[in-house]
Amino acid sequence: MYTDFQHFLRELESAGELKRISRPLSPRLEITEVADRCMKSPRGGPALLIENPTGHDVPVAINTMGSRKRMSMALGVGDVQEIAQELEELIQTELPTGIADKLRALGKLARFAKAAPKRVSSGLCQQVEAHGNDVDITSLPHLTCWPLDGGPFITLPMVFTHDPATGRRNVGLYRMQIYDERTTGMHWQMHKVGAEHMRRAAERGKKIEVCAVLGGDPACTFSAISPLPPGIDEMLFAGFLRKKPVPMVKAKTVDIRVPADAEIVLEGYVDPEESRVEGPFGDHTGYYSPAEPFPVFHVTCMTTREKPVYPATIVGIPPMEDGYMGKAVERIFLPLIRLTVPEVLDINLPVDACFHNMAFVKIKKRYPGHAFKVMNAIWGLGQMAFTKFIFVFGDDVDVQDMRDVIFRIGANCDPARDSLIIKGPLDHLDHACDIQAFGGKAGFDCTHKWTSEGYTRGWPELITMSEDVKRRIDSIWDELGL
Ligand SMILES: [Mn+2]
Repeated sequence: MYTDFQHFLRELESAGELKRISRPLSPRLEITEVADRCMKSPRGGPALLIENPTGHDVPVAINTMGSRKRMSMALGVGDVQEIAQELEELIQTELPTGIADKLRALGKLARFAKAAPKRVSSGLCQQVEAHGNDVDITSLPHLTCWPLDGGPFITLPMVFTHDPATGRRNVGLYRMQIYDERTTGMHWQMHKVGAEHMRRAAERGKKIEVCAVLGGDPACTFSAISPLPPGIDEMLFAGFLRKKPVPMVKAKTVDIRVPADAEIVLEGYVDPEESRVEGPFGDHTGYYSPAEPFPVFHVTCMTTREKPVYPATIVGIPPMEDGYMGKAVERIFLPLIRLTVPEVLDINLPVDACFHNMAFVKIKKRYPGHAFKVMNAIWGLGQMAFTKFIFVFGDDVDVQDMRDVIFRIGANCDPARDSLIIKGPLDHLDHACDIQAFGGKAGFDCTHKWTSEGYTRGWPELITMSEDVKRRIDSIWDELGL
């Protein structure tokens, strides 16, 4: 548990996980090139504290979650798998029947109740205030990440909005292009909750209030990217992760509470009637997403702590820092997938397929066509709906082992018989489909086929050595001098 982002940075530094760079580096492309080389190094490279970004006096922290170890440290555990285990146990404590029951039970669980955010009256994030024409967000070291980018972007903001109908809070991570001293883009895509909140404000003829927050306990940032079941508050989940409620303070000019000890808070509004060309942006797909109209965020107030640090990341051709964040999501949310699809034993969303492009799924096959049932279930499951290729394997396959995966796809799959090609919603950023956010998805059944599935030739046995011979050779192995 960290009181604030700088506390996390100090812990990274004492663990030898953070490197300070005092030599000036430009936020225009140079920080990206340095950070990208770190992120592409075999173990993810160190977190970087760029102390002197040229033209700015606010340091930039980047790659802070860019390794399995630092991602785990960010969530206050030795390894992210511990959180998955805890969630699995919490879910197993009650045995509700329907899906709705299960989600409600999840909300009721004691640890979640104790995790509710706490209201406080002051916080570090409001030590310095600027209002109206005194606001200048260009004083911050926003990164221009790639050469063809439309401008500098905020890459790690937590965007807070409230549902105009229910008042319910949402926190999402949507990139924000800097247009000028007081205006940014707001890249909430059509499937995202922030965009839904804006639509509901539009129905009422209203603007929507927004806070964009940088910093705070990294558990908050992680919660903002987490595919939580609908209705679960990101700040409640952050409280669950950090085992302590998130202290939240009321923003100065809008009716939104924000993490009290964040580094930087931008307060303002989005007018649903207004849009502006946003992008291009070198995206997590490894390609530039093209310029297109998006809503505009008007910043009416900026509050910061006295000496803030600016948290940033970059995305691009994998592997990147977001790969480690995505892997943590994969581990932590497997128990939630298993709530609705319990036959799923394991899942691997490969970093190189940018997560939503491919899924390797291991199941305990129980009935004819079971693999197809699992594909359809996954395509009906929140953001998993965007998975373009699903490969389903039996329980004798290690889906984390790419050699095993490729061996089984090649050996066990008859593409004509074992494939399922469907249409449906795709990721907004997918450039392969003809129509934006709508196109094809394919599933492949790579399990052993049964007679009851129409396979009558008798599935062959996998080659394995007998156990007694393995033991005998084990016992004489050293003598063989191999
Ligand atoms: Mn949400």
